[in-house]
Amino acid sequence: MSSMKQIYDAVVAGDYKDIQDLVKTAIKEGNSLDDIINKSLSAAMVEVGDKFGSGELYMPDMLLAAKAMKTAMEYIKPLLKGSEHISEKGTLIIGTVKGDLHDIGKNLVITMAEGQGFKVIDLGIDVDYQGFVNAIKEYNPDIVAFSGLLTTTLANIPEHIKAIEEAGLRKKVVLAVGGAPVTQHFADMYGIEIYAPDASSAAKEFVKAVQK
Ligand code: B1M
Repeated sequence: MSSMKQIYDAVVAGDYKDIQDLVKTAIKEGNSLDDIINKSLSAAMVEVGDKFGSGELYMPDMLLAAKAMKTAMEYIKPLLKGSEHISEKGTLIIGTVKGDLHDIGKNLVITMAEGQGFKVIDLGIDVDYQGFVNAIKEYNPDIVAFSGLLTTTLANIPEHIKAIEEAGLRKKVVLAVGGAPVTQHFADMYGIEIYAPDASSAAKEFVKAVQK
């Protein structure tokens, strides 16, 4: 079995103990970091989600899968940073929206944005409305990004934007949004300048936004 398939299977099985060795093997075999992230790790998380949705996997299985992905990323992250020529491009604030505890996708966006030379302020998960406002005041960022994985908590994004507007900060920042249920249509509905379906395209859009 190929090492890429073994990584995929390890995530689905929540087997985090050997996953870094599998990643090392996949790299030695010539697989790119991008492919390992997208075709093995992230793709496996989609299968985990589908199996959770259909009742084949349970909450502890999702947690173990998340741990396996995170363990793999701990090994990959320093390699990604080393692969880019970095010059500081701007400041990004990012957080998972109020009510939402998912952070793997957000952390991947952070890794890619740092790889492109952004200073990133990570507000973490379940960030309340005031959390983004306070951080904008403190760090004066170029871009503010919302990550949202739950259909229910996406409904909080307009409230986040309203809080930023009411604090008089909306015109100072470019807003960005992403996460599995988010679409370009959603971003357009709320006047959010950047929608990105994945971490690599998010980092590219951030670069374009600060070059404008
Ligand atoms: Co949750 N969960 N989960 N979960 N979980 C989903 C999202 C779900 C689709 C699974 C399913 O039912 N099929 C479903 C949501 C359904 C919906 O609302 N449409 C779901 C549910 C229901 C829940 C709970 C409610 C379950 C329960 O309690 N009954 C609960 C909610 C808790 C809460 O948040 N309040 C819950 C809990 C959890 C765990 C804690 C167990 C765990 C999270 C662990 C963690 O993050 N530390 C978890 C996991 C792991 C998942 C799935 C399986 C995987 C998510 C993931 O990490 N994907 C997920 C299924 C799925 O998404 N298919 C699921 C890998 C990651 C790399 O991709 O996060 O999409 P993703 O990020 C991508 C892009 O979306 C994009 O770039 C990333 C990289 O390419 N992106 C951005 C993300 N943020 C961005 C920001 C940007 C740009 C791009 O800014 C510009």
